[in-house]
Amino acid sequence: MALSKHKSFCRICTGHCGVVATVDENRKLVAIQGDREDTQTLGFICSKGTDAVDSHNSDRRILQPLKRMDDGSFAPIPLEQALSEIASKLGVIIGRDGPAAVAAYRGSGGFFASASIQVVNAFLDAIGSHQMYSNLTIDQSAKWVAIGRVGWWPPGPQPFQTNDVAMMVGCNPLVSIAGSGFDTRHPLKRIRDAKARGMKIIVIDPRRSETAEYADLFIQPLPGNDAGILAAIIRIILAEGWHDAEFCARHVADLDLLQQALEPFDPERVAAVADVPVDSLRQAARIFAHDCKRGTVSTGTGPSMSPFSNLMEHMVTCLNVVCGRFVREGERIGNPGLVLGWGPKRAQVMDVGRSWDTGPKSRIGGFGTVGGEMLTGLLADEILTPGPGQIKCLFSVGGNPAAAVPDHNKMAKALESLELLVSLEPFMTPTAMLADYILPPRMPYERADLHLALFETAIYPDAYARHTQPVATPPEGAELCDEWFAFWSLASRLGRQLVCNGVELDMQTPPGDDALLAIMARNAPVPWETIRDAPAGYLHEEAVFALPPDPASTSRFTTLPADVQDEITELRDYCLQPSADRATGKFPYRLTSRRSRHRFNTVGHFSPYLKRLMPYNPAYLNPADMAREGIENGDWVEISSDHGLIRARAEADDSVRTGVVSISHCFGFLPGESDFDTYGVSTNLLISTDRDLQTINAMPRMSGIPVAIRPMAERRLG
Ligand SMILES: Nc1nc2c(c(=O)[nH]1)N[C@H]1C(S)=C(S)[C@@H](COP(=O)(O)OP(=O)(O)OC[C@H]3O[C@@H](n4cnc5c(=O)[nH]c(N)nc54)[C@H](O)[C@@H]3O)O[C@H]1N2
Ligand SMILES: Nc1nc2c(c(=O)[nH]1)N[C@H]1C(S)=C(S)[C@@H](COP(=O)(O)OP(=O)(O)OC[C@H]3O[C@@H](n4cnc5c(=O)[nH]c(N)nc54)[C@H](O)[C@@H]3O)O[C@H]1N2
Ligand code: SF4
Ligand SMILES: [Mo]
Repeated sequence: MALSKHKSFCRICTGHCGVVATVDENRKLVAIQGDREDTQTLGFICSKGTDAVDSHNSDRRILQPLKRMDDGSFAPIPLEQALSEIASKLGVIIGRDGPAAVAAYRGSGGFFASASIQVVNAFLDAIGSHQMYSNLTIDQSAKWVAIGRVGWWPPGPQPFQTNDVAMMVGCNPLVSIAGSGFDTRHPLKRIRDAKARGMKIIVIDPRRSETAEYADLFIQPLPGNDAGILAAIIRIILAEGWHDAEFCARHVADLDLLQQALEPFDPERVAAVADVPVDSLRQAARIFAHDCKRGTVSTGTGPSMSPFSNLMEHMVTCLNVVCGRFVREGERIGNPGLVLGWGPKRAQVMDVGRSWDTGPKSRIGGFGTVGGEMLTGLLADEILTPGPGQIKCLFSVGGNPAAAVPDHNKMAKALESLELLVSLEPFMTPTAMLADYILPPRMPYERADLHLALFETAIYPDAYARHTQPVATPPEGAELCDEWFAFWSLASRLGRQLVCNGVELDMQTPPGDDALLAIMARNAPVPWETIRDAPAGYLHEEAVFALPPDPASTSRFTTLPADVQDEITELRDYCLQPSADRATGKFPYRLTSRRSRHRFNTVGHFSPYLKRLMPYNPAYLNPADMAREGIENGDWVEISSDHGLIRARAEADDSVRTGVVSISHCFGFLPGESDFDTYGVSTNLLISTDRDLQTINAMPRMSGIPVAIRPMAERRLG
C-alpha cells in the first residue's frame, strides 16, 4: 500500500504540536508522529495527539447528519434537508420570540476550527442576537475582569523567554500544555531550558504538580486562598520597597490606596489560614521582586475557579503592575500579533473600560458581557426561565455543555427543554444525545486550518503563524457539514447577510476554508498567501518596538476601584479566620480541579486507547487523610457538597496536600448514567449555579469546593 507523509499540526490543545501525518493511497489517516523538524514544538506529541488516527477513523464517529425522532432515537437525514428543517424552525422561533431566543455556545472543538470561528458570531449578528456563550466564561474569564478593572498595557507582559523568574499560581503546563505566561511549545524542554539559564520558578498549588517538581519555591496552600496569599506578597513587597517605584509613580493612579487596603493581610495570619509556612510568602516576595528583575505571575484554572477568583486575578495583575513587569518603551515586542494584524503599541496604560457596564445584560442577575460574550454560568437559567428573551434554540459548536458546564443536572435539564438544540459535533456526546439535530463536521486533519489565531500573542513568543492544508480525506460515504457551512447555509436560507472581519460574504456560493482564513488574516502585515504557503509556518521577522507613550494620555493603572475594595473587605472577613475553624464544619475537605494527561476535557471518552490509559477519574487523596477516614486505595467513597453527591474510587496520592481531594473534570455522562468504571463521574454534580457565582463574570465555584468524604459501606465491592 502506498503511504505518504504530510506535515500538519495537532489542534486539540494550544500546544499545536507539529506532526507528520501518514496517510494511505485513499488519504486515510494511518499514523501521527511528532515532527522533530518542527521549529516550534521540536517533536513533542502526547497521547491525545497520536490518538487522532483512531478518533478520525473511529467506528463511533458520526458520519451523517442525524435527526432525533419522536421515540428519542436518531435517524440519518440528508444534509440539505436537515439545514432546511433547522432554518424553518429558526424562522418560527425568531418570528415568535425575537432573535435573542437563539443562542450559540462555542466549546473548545469550535475554537480550534479557525475558518468557522468568525462565522458563528457573524450569524448571530446577522439575525440580531447577542446570545454568544462559550467555555471561556467557565474557565479564566477573571483575566478579562482584571484588565477591565485595572487597565491594559498594549506592549504586553514581559515574555517568559526573556525572564529570570516565573510565578505560576494554579496552573500545570507540563500536563495541560496551556498557560498564559508560559512557553507551551514542548513545555518540558522549555522549562528545563529556562532553569538551565537560571530562571527561578515559584509554584503555588495545593497539589505538588508535575510543574511544581521544577519549582525553586513550592507553596502548597489550601485551595481558595490565593487572593489572600498574593495580597500578603504584595504587602511585603511594598513594605520592603521592592516594587518598581519609578514605574508606579508614572503609571499607577492609586498605589497608596492599595497599600492601605492590603494592611489587614498580615503574612502571619494569611499563612495560618492558607496553612503554609509564613516564611514561604516572604521568600516568594523576595525571589520575585528583589532577587529577580524580569518575570511575571501567571495563573491557570485552579485559582480562576476557586472562591474569590476575580480578586485573585486582580492581585496577580497588581503584583505585575507594582513590579512593572511589562515590555517597556523601546523594547522589542516579541509577538505584536500577526494573523490578526497589529496597531502601534505604546508603552502606556490603556483604559479598556468595563465591557460589562455597557452592552447587553443577562435576564438572570443583570450581568453584562465579558470578553464580548454572555456568561455560561447563567446559560442554563437563561434557557429554563420563561419570559421575553428566554433562549429557545441553542447551537452547540464543538462544545459539550451537557458534560462540561457546572450544575450538571440543571444544564442537562435546560438542554433537554430547548425547542431546538443543534449539536455540531463528531461524536455522540451527552450534548449530542440531547440534540434535535447533529451535524457532524470534518475533523481537524481533514480541513485547512490555522492555529488558534484568536489568542496568537499568548500562544507564540514571536510573530509566527501556522497553516495546514487538509492531509486526510473523510471516511468514504460520509456527508459532513463544517461549522462555517452550517451557519452560512442557515443565514442564506433565512435571507441574512453574513459579515466577517468587515467583509460581506457571497451568500450564493459557499466561501470555503481558504477564503474564510484569508478574511481572518486580512489585516496581517503580509499577504495571506505568504502565511498560507510557508512550508514550516510563517515567521514575520520585522522588529516591532514599544513606542513612547502619548504625552496627552492620562490613563493610569487603577489598583483599587470601589468594587475591588468591597471584595477585599469580604475576603478579609471570610478568609482571615483560622482554617481550623472551617475544617471542623460539615464539609471539611476542599475539592480541587485538575487536568488529566489522557483527556482533553470531555475529549477522549470515545477512544479505546485513551480509556485504557485512564479509564475513569479517581478521587486522589493524601494518604494521611485516607488513613484518618478509614479509606483504602481503590475503595468507593461518597463525596458530597452542599449541592450534590458523587461516588468515586479513591486513590492515594501524596502529591495532593491534606484537606484536599483532587479530581478531574469533564468525566461522567448524562445525569443518571452512573457507571463509574465506564464514564467516571462528573464533578459538576457538586457545583451550583444558583449561588457562589462571582460578581461580573458569574464564574461558578468550580475548585476549592467544600466537600465531605466518607467511605461507602460496600466500598470494596466491584
Ligand atoms: N467541574 C469542572 N468543570 C469544568 C472545568 C473544570 O475544571 N471543572 N473546566 C472548564 C473548562 S476550562 C473548559 S474549557 C470547559 C470545556 O467545555 P467544552 O468546550 O464544552 O467541552 P469539550 O470537551 O472541550 O468539548 C469539545 C467538543 O468538541 C468536539 N470536537 C472535537 N473535534 C471537533 C471538531 O473538529 N469540530 C467540532 N465541531 N467539534 C469537535 C469534541 O468531540 C467535544 O465534544 O469545561 C469546563 N468545565
Ligand atoms: N491533558 C489536558 N490538557 C488540557 C486540558 C485537559 O483536560 N487535559 N484542558 C485544557 C483546558 S480547557 C484548559 S483551560 C487548560 C487549563 O490548564 P491549567 O490551568 O494548567 O490546568 P490544570 O492542569 O488543571 O492546572 C490547574 C492546577 O491548579 C491547581 N489548583 C486547583 N485549585 C486551586 C486553587 O484554589 N489555588 C491554586 N493555587 N491552585 C489550585 C490544581 O491542583 C492544578 O494543578 O488546560 C488545557 N489542556
Ligand atoms: S493534544 Fe497533545 S499533541 Fe495535540 S497539541 Fe496538545 S499537547 Fe500537542
Ligand atoms: Mo478551558
